[in-house]
Amino acid sequence: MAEPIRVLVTGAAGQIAYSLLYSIAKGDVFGKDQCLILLLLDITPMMTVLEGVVMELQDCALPLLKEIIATDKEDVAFKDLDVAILVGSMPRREGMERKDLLRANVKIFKSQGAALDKYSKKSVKVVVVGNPANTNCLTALKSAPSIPKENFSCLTRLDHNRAKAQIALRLNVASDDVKNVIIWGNHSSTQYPDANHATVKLHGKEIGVYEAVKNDTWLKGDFITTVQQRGAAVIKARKLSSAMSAAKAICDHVRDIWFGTPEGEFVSMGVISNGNSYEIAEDLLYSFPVCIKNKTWKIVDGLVINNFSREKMDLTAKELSEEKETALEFLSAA
Ligand code: NAX
Repeated sequence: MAEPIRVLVTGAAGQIAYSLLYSIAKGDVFGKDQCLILLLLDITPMMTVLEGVVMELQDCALPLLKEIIATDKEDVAFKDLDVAILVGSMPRREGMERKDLLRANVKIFKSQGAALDKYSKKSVKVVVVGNPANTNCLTALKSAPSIPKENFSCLTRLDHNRAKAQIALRLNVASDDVKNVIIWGNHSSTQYPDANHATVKLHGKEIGVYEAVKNDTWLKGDFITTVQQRGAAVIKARKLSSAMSAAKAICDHVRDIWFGTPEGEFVSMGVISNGNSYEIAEDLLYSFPVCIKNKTWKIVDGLVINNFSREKMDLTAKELSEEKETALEFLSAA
């Protein structure tokens, strides 16, 4: 059995973590022969709740879980990490301005970025989930200058999975038969779910999704808005935000970083733009199609972008660049 890896989950007393921790601890993400030490960070008022989560994890009697360290201290939580899954963030309260939300989150992710820089392994893989995920990820990346930028990514896999599922439901196929959808841009309602390069296995043959669906109006209309608004629809129905599906998406995202993507397939994740792909400005933390090998992602280049897509990709880039400017102001002032 391999040496245990150290995996941090922040926001560990929250609802996503409640679904996520069991999957990680039982081997769904890093494999059935990889034991682990789970580090759980939350804020001080949540320590009693977190104790309950620890008790439940212990009661699962999981053979791979060697140790659980629950804490409200960053120097303890970030020590020698192999993987950091940053789920906790400041939620938007009623009446809160967007700017105030950004300010509060810059503070959190600046501090956690600095803790990564100071205490974690330089090889640590960092996945940001807490919203606004792209900009929080950029803040953490900027605050951890000794860790390669490529080690940071943010979660748009839930949107990716939602897009896949919508197409599968429409065509009455299994979700696994749908491949290579793309989420471009921000994990917000400006994101652009794109099926132009997606394929589906239909009657044993792999064909383009546009050809299979035979309804461009749906693919350019309701499909996009359904994926963009899915989070809000779940909240409206459940009175709580997505948690089970978010945890599943985090597992998919991190498993792909760890083990790579299958040949010929790509997935969506928010990563740093170097300015050379799809005319997206350098230094934006933008969701692209990527393939992963040896724990390293690479943007899938060379896909043909039509005018419809171009407009939508630029719109979400514009929103991200405004968020980035505001966050950087706070970052330099903080
Ligand atoms: P919860 O409110 O249930 O849990 C969040 C937890 O984070 C709380 O226990 C809170 O005390 C903790 N926390 C707050 N500040 C912290 C800090 N500085 N350090 C450590 N812990 C801290 O929210 P939950 O439903 O679990 O969602 C967590 C985050 O994921 C939210 O920001 C949410 O918006 C975001 N999401 C992002 C998604 C994505 O695709 N990127 C999808 C799902 C989800 O909406």
